[in-house]
Amino acid sequence: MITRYRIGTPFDMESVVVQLPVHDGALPGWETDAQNKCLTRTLAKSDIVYGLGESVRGINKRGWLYTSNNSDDPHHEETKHSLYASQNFVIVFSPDTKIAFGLYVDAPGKINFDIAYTDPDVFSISFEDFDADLYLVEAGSLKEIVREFRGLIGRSYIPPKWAFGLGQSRWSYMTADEVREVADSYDEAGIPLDMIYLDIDYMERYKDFTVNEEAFPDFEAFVKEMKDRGIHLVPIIDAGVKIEEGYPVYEEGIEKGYFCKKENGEELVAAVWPGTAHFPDFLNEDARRWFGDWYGFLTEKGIDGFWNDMNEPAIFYTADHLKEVFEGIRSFEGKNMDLRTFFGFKGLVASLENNPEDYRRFYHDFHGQKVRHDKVHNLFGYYMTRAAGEAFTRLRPGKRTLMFSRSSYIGMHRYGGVWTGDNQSWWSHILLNLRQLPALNMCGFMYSGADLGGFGQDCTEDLVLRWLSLGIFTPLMRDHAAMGTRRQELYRFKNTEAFRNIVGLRYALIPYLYSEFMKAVLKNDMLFLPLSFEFPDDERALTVEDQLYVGESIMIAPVYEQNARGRYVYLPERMKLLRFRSASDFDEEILEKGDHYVPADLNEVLVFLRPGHVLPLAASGARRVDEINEQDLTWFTFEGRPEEYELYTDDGISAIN
Ligand code: MIG
Repeated sequence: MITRYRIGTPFDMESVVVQLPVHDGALPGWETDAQNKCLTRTLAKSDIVYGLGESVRGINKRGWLYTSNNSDDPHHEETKHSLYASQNFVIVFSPDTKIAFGLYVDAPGKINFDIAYTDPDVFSISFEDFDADLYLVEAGSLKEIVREFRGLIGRSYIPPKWAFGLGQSRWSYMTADEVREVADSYDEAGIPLDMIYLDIDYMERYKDFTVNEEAFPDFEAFVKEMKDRGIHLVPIIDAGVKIEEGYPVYEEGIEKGYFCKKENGEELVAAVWPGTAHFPDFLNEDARRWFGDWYGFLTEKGIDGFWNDMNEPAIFYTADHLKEVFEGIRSFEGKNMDLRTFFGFKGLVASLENNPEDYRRFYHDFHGQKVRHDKVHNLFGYYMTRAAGEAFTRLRPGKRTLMFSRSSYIGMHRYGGVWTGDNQSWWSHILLNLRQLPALNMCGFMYSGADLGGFGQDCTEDLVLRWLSLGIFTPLMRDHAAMGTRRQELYRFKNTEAFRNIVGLRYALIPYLYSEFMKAVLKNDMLFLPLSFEFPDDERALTVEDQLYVGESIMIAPVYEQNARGRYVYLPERMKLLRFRSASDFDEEILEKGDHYVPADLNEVLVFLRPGHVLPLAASGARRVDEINEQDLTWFTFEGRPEEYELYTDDGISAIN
């Protein structure tokens, strides 16, 4: 059961698809304090809080302050409060009483979820603007709460099936030849691959919907050449439109008045990759349609997938703030700077990037109302991706288009997936990746994944292998790394065989993963579940933060520590351990419920099969998703029968209504 409550006069974010009547009165179970703009409730010592999608820390969010304030911050340390997304859905579960409820806070401005941070026994939610729709979700189980909530927000985005293949990315492959070399090297190494990503350098001076003709001559023919060998090229699209005379996207946007404007009616000038740029007003329906249609520039050339970046939106600086900073700097000239003034001076330039003041300098036309950006800040990435998603139904009718975004808000899950942004080649980020997955699923984000191997910093071969032992289970499986970091393409490492085998295992798992993904999307279920969602009565299971159920049949427990030769695993039930060295080389063992130390060498992946369940595996050897033979499956069983498994199949590219 879902009941809608309201505080103040919220906008309609179009994040939900079911219009419920607003219930009079205050949200039950919470104290509403309008003066301090907050909602408060006490937590019992054993209460667990789940949710908040893409955020830092654990599966149990208790003990930290999470701020919904979409931020371009590549330092995903545990002491951060905000990442790129705001997904304001939480579930509070009391193991003592077995009562749980979900709460969705639908408000696009800054919100603090103080989950037993200030006071270890208090959960408080405070707002900058006390206007929100609050949806209280009550049901008999954790899984049922998620199902109900997902019904409220609408069906999750469905990618083409080929998007379950491996994608290779780097900032940036600079030329068509470099892209060819990546494809050739994968083929030579015998490592399957379905996508190569194009980062900002495919464009002409970072201008959206242009192609650098020198580096990528006859782009259309190149897209076809790659597609003929089974590789999809996936270009990036940035939120900022370069200011340049003669550039049609810029000129049309100005002419039609589709860019975000300041109080005085002039377009905001913000700098991002191309230098100074304007932000399309994605919140305005006409502007959204116009920008969406521009994706046609690339779909006409055969492109069938995109990633949307910098849509928090990230701002290097605004022209107005830059001017203030220069003035500020000049005021220090010739002065004897002491401790305080020196840091003030030094901070001036640092304050340029993603400055909160800048988010107050421009406005949107949202449902016909002029709204200051900071009031709706967390919607920007959602509405950019919505522009694309809505356009694809016109540009590629009846077909699925790959789409995922960096910034997001609930509602965007209907138009695209997410990748979790600029992580680092850190062992701790394998764990962060794992912990974000179920929370993303709770919030509707099903097609998701992290930059495998880490975006920033230098990776190591063992880190990438271990990360893949998680990554082969994520719907979005992409290796991506930043400019200047150690090369991270899988064929570059010494133990090619291990990489061939682990990616081969992924491809063999696709019939299962795709089935489980599709069934979860169509039934509003999660693909990744914390152990507690399956075993809420098992005290031990409640605290497990480094294992997940993946679909109905299996549990995974990746190794995430360097030089480990295995790890401790908690089994909440008797299970069959499958230790895979490749799809065709494995050993198996039945393990009793309880704690086990399970050895796992670098080239081994641990999969735990549930009793009464089965796991289908395709024959190895497919180089592309299209080559997987779904007729020829090997069934791993543990007291389960293949006939009882619902294998979902479809053509993988037709849109599903
Ligand atoms: O400020 O396009 O998160 O994946 O490689 C960096 C360059 C801009 C940030 C994205 C990252 C991408 C990078 N972009």
